[in-house]
Amino acid sequence: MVEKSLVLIKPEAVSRGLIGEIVGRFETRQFRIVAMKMEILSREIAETHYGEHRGKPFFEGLVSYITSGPVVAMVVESPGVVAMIRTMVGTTDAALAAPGTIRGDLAQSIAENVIHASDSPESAQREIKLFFS
Ligand code: 3AN
Repeated sequence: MVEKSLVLIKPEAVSRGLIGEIVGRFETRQFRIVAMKMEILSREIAETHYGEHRGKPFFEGLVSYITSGPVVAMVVESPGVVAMIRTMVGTTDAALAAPGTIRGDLAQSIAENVIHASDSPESAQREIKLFFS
């Protein structure tokens, strides 16, 4: 089976006009974008998506932030795509992300770090079901 990743362009990136910049990087890398939609996430979807962080001090802020405006959700497909996208995205704390990565070029903080990408093929399967049921 060809590997898939679930990518979210987060609300501040959408409002900053960065959709084209981010999608363009995946197209230039020759990944196939096989599904894409823009929507405001329900609290329920957001809490499920970030379920592993429930109970952490930043959880409420994270859910409020990710539901604060439209996100772009997409499914990106290519052999080995999960690891390649994680490398392109950069470290969670954008302040520490390497230049050349999406976060290292476009973001400054851990709370507003412009993009989510699945951290394993198994997470991708679960997340794709959640967003594209
Ligand atoms: P990543 O998105 O790099 O996989 P995760 O899964 O550890 O990172 O965290 C999910 C999201 O939670 C991050 N993208 C970030 O928006 C938020 N987050 C993680 N750690 C913190 C933190 N210490 N303070 C605020 N937000 C955080």
